[in-house]
Amino acid sequence: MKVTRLFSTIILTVLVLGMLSACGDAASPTAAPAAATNPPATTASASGATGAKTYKDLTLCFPQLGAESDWRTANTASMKETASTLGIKQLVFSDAQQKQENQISAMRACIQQGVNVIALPPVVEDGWDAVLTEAKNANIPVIVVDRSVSADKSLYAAHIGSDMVLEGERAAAEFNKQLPNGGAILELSGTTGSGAAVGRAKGLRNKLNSNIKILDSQTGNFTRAEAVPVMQAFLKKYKPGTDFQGIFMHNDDMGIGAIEALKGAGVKPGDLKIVSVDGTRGGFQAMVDGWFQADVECNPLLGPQVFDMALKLMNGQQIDKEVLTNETVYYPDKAKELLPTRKY
Ligand code: GZL
Repeated sequence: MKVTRLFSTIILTVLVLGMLSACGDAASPTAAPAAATNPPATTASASGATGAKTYKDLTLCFPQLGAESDWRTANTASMKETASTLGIKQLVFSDAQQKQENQISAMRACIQQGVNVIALPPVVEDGWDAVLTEAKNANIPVIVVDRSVSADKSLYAAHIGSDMVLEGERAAAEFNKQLPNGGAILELSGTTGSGAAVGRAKGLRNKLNSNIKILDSQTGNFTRAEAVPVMQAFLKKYKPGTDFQGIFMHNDDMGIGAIEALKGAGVKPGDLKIVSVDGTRGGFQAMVDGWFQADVECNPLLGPQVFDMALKLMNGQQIDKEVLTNETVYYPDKAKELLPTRKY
């Protein structure tokens, strides 16, 4: 009898302890998934339809780096037009005039404001770790737009833009075709330290044939105005056609500025093999006029994709860490026909 009672006491004790530990688990921080504390999910909330944020809830900070080129103007327009079309709550826009310190100040103001997402088009690759850390600590995700940053990938949500190294490699392939017997080229590079200039320079050097020499390289800072004196200085040092047979322009705006200097030195369209990057209307016109032999596409119309990524981030959804735009190379034989269709 005792055994029975003892046995039943043990069984009862085990049952009671078992029930207590189960409750204890439910209360422990590792257990208690959200569903345990909220009312059972309805079909709608399971699909995320109720409670999900919409574009009307989105305040996006866009500290644009500047207005240095037709590409940048188109990139700004794409972001502003998309924000308006989607009817977002607020686009916090600023123009940093190509100064990193202005971009960082604008980001800090957005963090202070408590925006939902920051879309950062970094003027240069380095120097972003501190402000990206501040945004992360404020739980504000950052989408790096267009050019890349050297900061650790854990400091930002995603990057969307062009493969700048591939753009440089595509330019090299054009020179290899245009100068099959070799020669020498000049390079007008973009903003020093920018992901675009670094990548394009790297890509050119990756794939240029060994019988083509890069005679000299100077930055024109992606602007028409700054490219003119750079090209004029090159023309004082080197004889076109004799010392160099081609020029790599890191963007159409510098190419158009350089053409002014080339005309002033009596150079004619077609005298030199010129390859540019962007594919703007100005670049297409330069191909129609015979100055450019190829224009490597670099697409600025990133607005729709950036806002799609921003809304997903606001709703806690996963997004791809790296989104590279698909691009091509444009040539003079199609330039006249395509020029009227160009969106930038
Ligand atoms: C490239 C972009 C560059 C363009 C230039 O993605 O950052 O900056 O090639 C622009 O035209 O100024």
